[in-house]
Amino acid sequence: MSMASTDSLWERALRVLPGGVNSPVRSFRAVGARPFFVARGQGAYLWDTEGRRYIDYVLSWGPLVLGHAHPAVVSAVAAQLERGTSYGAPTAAEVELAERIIELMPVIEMVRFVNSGTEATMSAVRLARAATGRDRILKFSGCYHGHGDSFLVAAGSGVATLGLPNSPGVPGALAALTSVVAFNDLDAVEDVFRGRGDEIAAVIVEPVLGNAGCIPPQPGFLDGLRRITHAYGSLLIFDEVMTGFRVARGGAQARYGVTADLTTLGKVIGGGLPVGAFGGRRDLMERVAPAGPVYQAGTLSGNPLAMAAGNAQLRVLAERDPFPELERRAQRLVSGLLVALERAGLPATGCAVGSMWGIYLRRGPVRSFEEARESDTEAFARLHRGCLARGVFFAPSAFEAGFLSTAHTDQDIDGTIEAVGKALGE
Ligand code: KE4
Repeated sequence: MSMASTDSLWERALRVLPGGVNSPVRSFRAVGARPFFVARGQGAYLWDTEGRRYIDYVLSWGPLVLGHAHPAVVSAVAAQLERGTSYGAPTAAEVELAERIIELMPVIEMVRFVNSGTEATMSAVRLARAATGRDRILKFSGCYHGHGDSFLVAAGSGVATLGLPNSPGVPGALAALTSVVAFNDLDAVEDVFRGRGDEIAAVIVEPVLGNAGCIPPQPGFLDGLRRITHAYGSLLIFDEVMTGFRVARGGAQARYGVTADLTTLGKVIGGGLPVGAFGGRRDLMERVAPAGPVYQAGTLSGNPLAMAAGNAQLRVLAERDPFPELERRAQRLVSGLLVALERAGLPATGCAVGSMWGIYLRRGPVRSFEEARESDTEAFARLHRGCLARGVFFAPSAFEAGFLSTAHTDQDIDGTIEAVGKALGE
């Protein structure tokens, strides 16, 4: 375990990795800090290479619903490792994980594994374009569907955090095929469809907007998307890479009772190893090669180690549904944080949806990315640094959701609320 100092590691990282990281959100730029380097994780905690312990609410940006190094995951991956890491031929584990996902999220009739959420959404959109013969897609500002070209338009997560308007390198001709409206604005969706509904292959949406903090759908919003897409012969894609096995065991579709035509998954289904997936209606999925003509492939798709981790994590979730308890804990955390912020005279609002939660430093309500952006990101950055110094690790961005795992105890939550109170006292 490397115990090199943060300074020397950071200096070396900046020389060989763009921005010193392999994913922009990890750079802590948005909170005016420098990242720590992790030595190990266990349960709800991370330790950095200088021995400091953090209560972790990032949890690898969502995958670790059971916390770090859960024994079931560790033993499953270790056992597989002895048998080899990748074969390039089918294994029982990928069939088992597909069956388990379908059992827990029956809106999915057939699934294809890939290596990231980005690959999942890219493939789902290619399939929707093939199935409808249309090229346009509609997304929502603040939603982040990975870094595929068609999605880097008014995206959330790191794109919003770093204040990047979009991304250079995305062909204008392609970006022009992506229509964008504000989350929760059904009238705006209706307007776009009235104008060019017959061009739209699909609407893609995060059913709970997690890449701008944590913004639930307003009543009727998801039903409205289902009604409008049906009416115009477009497909509805729920990007549940974050909400799947996070907002309820059956995902947002179980929680809100709205069925999408295609669903993308990632994060939790890989147990911390690289896994993404797209799936849904059988008649659509049977168009995917080699069953059908829509090409999609991947050297390490469904790889044995990742399948072992994903199966182990989902097996634990299938045994006992932890989400009602996780939601109660997340509610308690958010309420405690709001009380501390109120006491410090900072206007704030927030919510918890299953084991996802978010706080905004502004008066509520926050129903869209535009309203989220009105929050005080400067104050958030100061608060984030103060909490980090007290051993609490929140997502280093005002536009990211927080998470909770089954490993977080009431003491951890009380300790977190106390640390926030002290940081605010400064
Ligand atoms: P990946 O390609 O990063 O595995 O998944 C992309 C993606 C797709 N859809 C949703 C709803 C997502 O939240 C994500 C990835 N989320 C971000 C954080 N909010 C990943 C963190 C990062 O970029 O490092």
